[in-house]
Amino acid sequence: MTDNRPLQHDAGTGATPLSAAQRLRAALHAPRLARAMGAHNPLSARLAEEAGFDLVWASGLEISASAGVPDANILAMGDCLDAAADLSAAVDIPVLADCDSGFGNVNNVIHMVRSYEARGVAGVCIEDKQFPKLNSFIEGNQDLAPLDDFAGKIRAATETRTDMVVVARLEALISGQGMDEALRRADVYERAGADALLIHSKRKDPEEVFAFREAYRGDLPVIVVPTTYNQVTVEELERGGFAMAIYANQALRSSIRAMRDTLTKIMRDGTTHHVEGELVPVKEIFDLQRAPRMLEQQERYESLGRELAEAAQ
Ligand code: SPV
Ligand code: MG
Repeated sequence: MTDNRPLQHDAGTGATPLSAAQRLRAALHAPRLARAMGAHNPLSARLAEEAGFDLVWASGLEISASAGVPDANILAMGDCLDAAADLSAAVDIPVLADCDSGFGNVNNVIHMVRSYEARGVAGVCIEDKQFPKLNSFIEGNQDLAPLDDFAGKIRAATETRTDMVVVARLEALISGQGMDEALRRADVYERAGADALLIHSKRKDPEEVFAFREAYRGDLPVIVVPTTYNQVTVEELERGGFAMAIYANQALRSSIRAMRDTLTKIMRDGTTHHVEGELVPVKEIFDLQRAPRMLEQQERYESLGRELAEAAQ
């Protein structure tokens, strides 16, 4: 596999490398639509990077699903933090962490922002629902947090961070509160200091997110999550004025199907021979683990060690 990681610094000019947060900010303000892929572990984050995505979304749905629990704040902040930090350590593209509703009140948000920033996560996204939150696609309590509570969380986050992007996620359309409430909240979150807005929708067509984008008169970049309105294209979103699309869970969903198919066939056939052609070779696992790089570094330092020892004789 080619190592197509972006250059970390300009060797010619000695320019200071941009931080992950600065690169995420640049992606949000670039003329073209930025594309994020949901991931739940370093391996899936590397696949997103390899495929050319601009950033990784540390998805609460994927992380909780891979832990075998519902997406309902069953996992603690520390679990989500460990997962997001592991993703950040594994890839060079920035990681935007799904931080649900901020894991509690403003004090939890302050602790969250400090912790995520210290672990190298480029950005956090918090949504204006109550704690514990419930995944937006599950029927149940999708009630919004009071506006003043959430505006306070956004201000707490932006005054706490030193180099991290803070995204305010609007759940007004999910909760049935409607467009006027989404727009009213967008304005308040912008004044609270948010760096970007995420407008979420569970409609099968993208009309309401386009209507939001059209009606929103503020200056913040707007992010969408086209899970249910999946016919929408990058070109349409870009033309509609969106800054970023998050493909939040497609990689996990495809892997569940692939694993299920393979396991069923192995049970059915009594041999793995028939599925072998559908599987990646083991060597691809080694490459994704960066095993060749490990062996190179081992060789380099063992030989340097020998040279140093010989020079001392
Ligand atoms: C996630 O990926 O966890 C998200 C997006 O928050 S959604 O599942 O659509 O709420
Ligand atoms: Mg989530």
